[in-house]
Amino acid sequence: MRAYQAREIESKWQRVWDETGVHRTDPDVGKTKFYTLEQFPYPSGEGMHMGHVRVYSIGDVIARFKRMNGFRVLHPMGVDAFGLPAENAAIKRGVNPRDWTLNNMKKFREEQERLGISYDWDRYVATCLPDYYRFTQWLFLLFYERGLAYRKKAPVNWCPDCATVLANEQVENGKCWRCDAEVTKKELEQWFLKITDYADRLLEGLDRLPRWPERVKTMQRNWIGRSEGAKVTFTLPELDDEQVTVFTTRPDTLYGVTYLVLAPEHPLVDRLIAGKEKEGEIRAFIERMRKESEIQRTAADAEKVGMDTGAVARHPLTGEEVPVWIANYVLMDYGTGAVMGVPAHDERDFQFAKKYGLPIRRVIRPRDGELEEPLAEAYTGEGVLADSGPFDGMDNREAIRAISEHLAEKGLGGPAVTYRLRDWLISRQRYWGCPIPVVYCDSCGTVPVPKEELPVLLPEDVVFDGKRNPLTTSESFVRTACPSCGGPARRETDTMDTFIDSSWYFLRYADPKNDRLPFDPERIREWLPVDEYIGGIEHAVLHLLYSRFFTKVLYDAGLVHVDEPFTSLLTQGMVLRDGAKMSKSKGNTVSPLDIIERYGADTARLFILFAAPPERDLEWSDSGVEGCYRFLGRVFRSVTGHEELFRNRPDARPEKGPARDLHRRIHRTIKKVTEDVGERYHFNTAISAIMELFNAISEYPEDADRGTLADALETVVILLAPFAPHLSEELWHVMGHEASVHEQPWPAYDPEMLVEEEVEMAVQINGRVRDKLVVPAEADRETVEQLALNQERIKNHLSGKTVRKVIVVPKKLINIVAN
Ligand code: ANZ
Ligand code: ZN
Repeated sequence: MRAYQAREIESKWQRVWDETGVHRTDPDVGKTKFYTLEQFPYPSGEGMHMGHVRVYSIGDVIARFKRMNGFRVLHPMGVDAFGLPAENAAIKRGVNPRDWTLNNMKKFREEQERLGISYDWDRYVATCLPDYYRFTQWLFLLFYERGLAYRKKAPVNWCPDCATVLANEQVENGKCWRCDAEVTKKELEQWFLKITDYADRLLEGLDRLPRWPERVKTMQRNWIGRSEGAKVTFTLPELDDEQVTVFTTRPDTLYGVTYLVLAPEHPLVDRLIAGKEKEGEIRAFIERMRKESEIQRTAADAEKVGMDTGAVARHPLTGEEVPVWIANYVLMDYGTGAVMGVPAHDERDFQFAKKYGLPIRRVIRPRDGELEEPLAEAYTGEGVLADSGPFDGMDNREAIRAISEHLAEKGLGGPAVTYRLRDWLISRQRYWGCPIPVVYCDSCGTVPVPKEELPVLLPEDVVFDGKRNPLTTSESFVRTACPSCGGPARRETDTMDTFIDSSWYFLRYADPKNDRLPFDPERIREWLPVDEYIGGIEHAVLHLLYSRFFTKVLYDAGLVHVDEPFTSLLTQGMVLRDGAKMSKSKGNTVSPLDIIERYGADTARLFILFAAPPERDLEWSDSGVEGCYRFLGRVFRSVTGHEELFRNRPDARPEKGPARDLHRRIHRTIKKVTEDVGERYHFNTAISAIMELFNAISEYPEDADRGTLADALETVVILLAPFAPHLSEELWHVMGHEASVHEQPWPAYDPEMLVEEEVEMAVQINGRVRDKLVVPAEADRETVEQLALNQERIKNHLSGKTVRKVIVVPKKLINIVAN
């Protein structure tokens, strides 16, 4: 018997696996492929946290299990390595962002390696290296060629002190998160990707993803936010009957319009208020509105404020004139930036009309009655049209269609669909990202860099002072020659949002060393789609939506054969401690490295997989970790204590007695673990079944069949292989095997061994047989005891007596001592 020295065993096998290449992707194309993928990490410099350990452990069980089940598995890893923290480190500490990142990458990978995850490290990708980002640029150009990348002026959050654009998340209470300066909106030329062109297909595709969590699909649907309705064109008599179009989901309420509201930023506002009495006041109001964020403006409980412009608009069907207002709650970048106010049937309009004394006109009547007088709130239900000219008496759902079509016929609007989804603003005024491969030439305009000239490399001669985009400080970068006319030109200094880098990395893994193309479509055909994708729910509408978008564009370009990248999505739960999410800020973290040092990676993995099913949150427990460590130690000592048995291993003779019971239990356990892992990913119940089998081994009599004992121990070891890979490998070799346990076929079970057997037992009271009992052969002591005590006859015999003791002789008799 040997002591369980986890660290020693783990580093030994990690070295051997590395040398023998057992985790390298199987070249045998005759097998069915299985692509399992965990979201790659951002190498922040803080190393791995328990959340990482969890995702990787889940992915590794799946990968190892599939390999043992005869699949050809792709299980790669990489890093999402561009991003702001590297640049902040450069500004704060004067380190080079690349050195900082490469160093973190190295550290992170070393930590991952200590977990013993079965990655094919030959396929490692790092998004910040030129051999990767040159193809990110290549793909940008593909989008550009296809009309899906464009530049336009857009209002952005701008910090005047840092002289940079800020993401919405980086604006805190209207101030810059870094320097506290007041953030302003600035109109800047920015690059966008036309994700809105794919809105309908992104929605439709969700219906073909039965193995995605409903929650994620709902979040994506809401994010895309498809709204069906109509556009309605009003005219502005003061501006020569210039048209102003609104978007409405309720064209059936068109006759109930009593005013229009424009977004303060609406392009017509300027001309509408020019020369009006309250012009100055209105302009001040607009300035205030511009500063408020979209969230502030649209929050349900936010105060609705507006101002009358003094202008009027003409109703398209009645010709009536209604006042034109501007208000905070109407957003410029949704619909048309203009709405028709129908206070009788819209809650928000009702509040607004009440507040400003605007008329309320009801045009939908409930089918079974009248509306109260006066209205206490908007009537938003179904009903019949009233006061609506030729549409009076029509069912309102029918009227939605009828009025839309009527408008279309008259050229005054018509059916329309609007999405909440906006085009993806990808420009970042940052250094540590993928340069946008475009130059600006005075004579030729915007010129894409030819694909042969990629990559556009990040320059080194830059200044990091936190005051501007460092790329603009590099003369060698900015000044360039026009690829088209050869004349002097200026390079684009925006870099791409790092979400672009991660929108295609799962494709690169299929062909990671290709130096001509992002990937060969043939390799994609070999591996895609990803069969199981594992990651956090926090990416539900970012990374997961962007990746789907990329895949669809590449599908249209004929580069990939699937239009959905991830067949099945597993969103793992959080790791909690004392009921709260483990996080640096809460100070409740447990360091994976400490746990690995103390107990070994196998214990860390086993605990994480045992403590909860993957989708659920998992509560960290020191005693749970201890328990897993003790279990692995017992298995280790038990197998090493039987080295002699394995040296001269007898054939199993499980025909009768305890050997038969143990043999049957082996098969039941194989079945349970196979189904729990393979069909349901219920790793926790699989592990507990293995533990039960091991407990049965511990109780196995010394004099029972040794061959069956060896079988049972071997089964425990092979079933543990996906969960505790190092320990299993060590013990597998102790058992005298030459090849890796991870190259063994997954054990099969014999269905005949699953049939429940029954035995007849005699029930005695004080030594006299009183009854007979048929019970399942494997029933445990308590079950048998309860069954016996509940027999009618026995109950009768026992009435008035007190049971003192129950003796169970397994499979033979139960003796109840009572007086
Ligand atoms: C008149 C009306 C009458 C409306 C009624 C609703 C009920 P969803 O479902 O979110 O698409 N709206 C349109 N554009 C807007 C904008 N840029 N900013 C703020 N609100 C806007 O909502 C569409 C409805 O939101 C539209 O239908 C419009 O109000 C408003 F009984 O038009 B409705
Ligand atoms: Zn030129």
